[in-house]
Amino acid sequence: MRVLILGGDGYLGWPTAMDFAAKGHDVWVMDNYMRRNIARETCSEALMPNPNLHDRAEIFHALTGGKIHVVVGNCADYRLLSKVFVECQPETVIHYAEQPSAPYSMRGFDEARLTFNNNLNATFNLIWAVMEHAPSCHIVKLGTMGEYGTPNIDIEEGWLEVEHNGRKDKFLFPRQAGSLYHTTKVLDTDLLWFYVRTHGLRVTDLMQGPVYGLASEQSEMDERLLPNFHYDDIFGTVVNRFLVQAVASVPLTIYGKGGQTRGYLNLKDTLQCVELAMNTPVEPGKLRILNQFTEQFSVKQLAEKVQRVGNAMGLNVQIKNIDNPRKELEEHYYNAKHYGLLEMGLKPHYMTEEVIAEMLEMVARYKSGIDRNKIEPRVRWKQQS
Ligand code: USQ
Repeated sequence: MRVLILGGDGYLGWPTAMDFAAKGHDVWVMDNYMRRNIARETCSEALMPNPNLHDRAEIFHALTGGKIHVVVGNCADYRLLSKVFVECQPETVIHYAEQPSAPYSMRGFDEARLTFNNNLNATFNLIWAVMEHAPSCHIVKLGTMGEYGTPNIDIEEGWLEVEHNGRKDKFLFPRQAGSLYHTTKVLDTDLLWFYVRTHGLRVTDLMQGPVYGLASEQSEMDERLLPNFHYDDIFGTVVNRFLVQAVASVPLTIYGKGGQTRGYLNLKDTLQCVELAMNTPVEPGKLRILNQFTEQFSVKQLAEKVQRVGNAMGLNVQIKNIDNPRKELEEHYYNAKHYGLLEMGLKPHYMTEEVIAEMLEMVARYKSGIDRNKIEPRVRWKQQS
């Protein structure tokens, strides 16, 4: 398969590129280093150093013989994206090229504007590049479970059948996101759905929960191939943050009461899910939505798991409930369906005690690089009083 990965420098984009190249696909990556730049500007750099894309591709090539074509540039620039499409002629595009941080998107006007412009322009340009240069290309778009919010009913897989005044119809499941970042993903889905209906695009929207983990098969060969592992308040997702906090003896930062429940998945399962989606493209004129996670936990349950395993390893892991910087429900109903990817063959890597212990051991190797100033939340969801 000839595959173009937009956002190929990211936490998920880079491991995906290596995984696909190792499996013999013809892999192209494009990235404008937005996350690296924001990380530098906000003092939120990753725990391990990550060489740039050209260097990573060279290291990967030297170790495996696999080739990854690198384009450093912005896919919100339509001319450049068109050029890449003409050269690459992708059969599948994996779209990760979004500003992925909810806290960053809530920092102020400039950050909200950048998130909005980048995410919507990238998706809009991708749609047009496909229509103009590769109309049979399958778009695999990374959405987020956060699009649904935390409704007081079961979350279905993308769609909801509604009966109203004796008649029935099927609609996109209602979306009510809790950050501007998550809202851009709601808008992405609407854009894609519009072009699927009117222009016959083929799209898979992967509604992904928070991802955790450090290693993929390829990065085990050389630490310079590790994904960018963040533990800061801007780019760090909650499990990765708790792992680093446990190693650094910083009390685990539960925001508020800790009843916030989400669907989580191991980075290795993201790779499987994206590959499953790529290998079973949908027909033209179809939007397939899959909820991409393997297990549900509350933040409190996660903290207790990390504490239990960490203490058994001789760490001194404390837990602290801190004032919640976000506006979100801290106790709520949550039951999200996720059968599609399992039916397609996903073999989950669950968050067992062994998996947590392995991740803690890996983080512990980088303990001296942990900057404790990056841990406390710096962004508050401002509310009008
Ligand atoms: N949380 C804590 N303590 C922390 C950090 C987070 O209690 O130190 C809580 C948050 O308040 C939230 C939950 O943990 O209730 C998850 O937060 P997160 O930062 O791990 O995840 P989130 O901001 O929702 O975003 C992350 C990724 C985003 C992806 C999303 C999937 O950054 O790109 O789309 O996970 S989901 O959450 O399902 O929407």
